[in-house]
This record gives sequence, C-alpha cells and structure tokens, in this order.
Amino acid sequence: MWQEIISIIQNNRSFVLTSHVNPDCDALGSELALAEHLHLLGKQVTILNSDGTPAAFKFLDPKHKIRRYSPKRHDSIIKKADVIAVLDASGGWSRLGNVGDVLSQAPAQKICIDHHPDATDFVNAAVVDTDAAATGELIFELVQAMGGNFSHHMAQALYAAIVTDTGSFRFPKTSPRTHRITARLLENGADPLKIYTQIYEQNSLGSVRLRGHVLDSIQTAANGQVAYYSLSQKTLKEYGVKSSELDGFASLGQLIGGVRITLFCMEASGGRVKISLRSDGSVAINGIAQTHGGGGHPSAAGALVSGPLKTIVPEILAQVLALFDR
Ligand SMILES: [Mn+2]
Repeated sequence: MWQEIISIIQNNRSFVLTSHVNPDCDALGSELALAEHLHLLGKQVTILNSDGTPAAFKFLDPKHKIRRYSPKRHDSIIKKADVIAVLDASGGWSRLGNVGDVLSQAPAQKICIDHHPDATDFVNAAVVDTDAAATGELIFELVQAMGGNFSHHMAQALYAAIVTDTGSFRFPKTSPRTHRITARLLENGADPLKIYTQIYEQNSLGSVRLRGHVLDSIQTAANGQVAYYSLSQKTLKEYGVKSSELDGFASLGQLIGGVRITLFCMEASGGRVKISLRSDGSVAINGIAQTHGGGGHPSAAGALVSGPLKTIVPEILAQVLALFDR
C-alpha cells in the first residue's frame, strides 16, 4: 500500500507538509511525526498550515516547527518544493484554507495520507484507509514500512493524534491495530498522563464554571432519551469565555444514562445559531444537520441555522423528537 509514496519520498529532497483548517491533534501530530521522519532521512521539510496551532496543542511542538502560512515568507518555499504532502485532509485543496490555492498551483508532486472517505483526485498519489482510527496510525505504519525509528517526540505526537481522534479509545474505529500501534508508541516513550493533562486539563476557571452552568440547565424529553440545552452570547460574556473554549460542551448530555440524543444550541454571530447533535449510535442524527445545510457523522453532526435561539431550540428539538416516531 505504501510503495508509491515511499518511492516518492526516496526520490525527492524538499517537502512541504500541510493539513486542514482548524488543525486538530491528529493533523498536527501527523505533521510533526512525518516531518521528523523525513528530517532524519536528510530531507528538507516545512510544515505550513493556514490556521495557527490551538493553545492546547502547542506542547506537541516545543521547537515551533509548524508555521502559519504567510504568502510573503512561504510562497518561494512552496514553488521550489519537490513534494507537497496533505495529511488528514482529503476532498480537495479548499479543505486546507488559504494555503490550499498556492499549493494547488505548485509544480511539486502531491500526495495525500488520510482516513476520511473523501476524493483524492487532487493529488498524484494517495493512501486513504478509512479503517484507520486516525491519520496518526497511517503515519506510524509508513515510518515502520520505511524501517524508520520513533523518537520520544514522534511517539508523543502520534499518541496524541490517536488518543484524540479515537475519543480516548472509545470511538467505533478503535481497533486491535490501534492498540498495537499505541503499544509501540508507549515503548518509544509516549507519556499518556502528560498528554491527557496537556490536552484535557488546561481549561480556564471561567469555562469550567460555565460548564457547571450548562450542566445545571440541561432539560430532557422523550422520557429521558433526549437531552437539550443552549447557550447565549450574553452568558458566554458573563463567564468571560470564548466560543473556542467550548470543546466537549456538545456531548455533556450524553453523560446521562438513558440519553440517546443530545442537542446543544449555541448563539453565534450574525443572528445565527450553531446546532450540535450527538447520538449514542442507536439513532442517526446527521440527517437533521443536513436539512439545515450542515453535516457530520451519524453520531456527531452540526449546522449553522439562521434565527433567534428562542425559536431554533424548539424547532430542532421537534425534529429530534420526530426521529422516535418512525
Ligand atoms: Mn483525523
């Protein structure tokens, strides 16, 4: 499966690595681990993302190897690159944000390594494996296929990629393969406690208190099978919390036994409401998101809807309740 990509790596010298907008731990960890592998092979590597690294993930990149794309500083590097590698993002150049336009025009060979089921006709060679729980698993297997070593830093980066994309080893794609790879990462120095603490336990006091406020406001419907709650901009301001700090709020309702679907409505800018839906896997909720121009997976989906919180909440709740009438 890796033959084509390995020969592209062996036959070239300078590489640009990139990933999707709003990079997550899988994107960043995959970039950092592959960059170090290529570096150890004597290659020139630049990591360029359209968006900056979120504060919670900065610990993965203590040497600041990941650069936020700037046309002035990076366009000449992109033009001269032999290979552009797109990680954790298939589907096309638009998924990469503003760096995507420039990369798409570059004369380099283009490769893609991903676990999402989207098109790869925008690159010359791709490994897409939708059975992989994270792109980090695929990077591990590529490095292994090339006989490379895993430094402590690579092990940390790939462990973080896998632990986050599997929801701490609970999502359906979590497999024996996932755990075999993770075992090797632990043997190479990955530190689960440190990674967990860095990713999940660096919240601001305000955001933890806001979580308390939201927990206190949860309502249920359909005999406790549905949990729903909302958050206004006014409350967000009162707690001094940014909307980027609301990771995990959408699934708080799933903490309750018997709840199959959670609906979280969050007042957004421009008179819109961001709706987030979660399911325990027994009911698909992405259909509701799609009717509002959104999308996602059967058990996690969302959309941006125009209208005031007051009317959107009952409207979407009615759609959720209708799922039980079928
Ligand atoms: Mn991923």
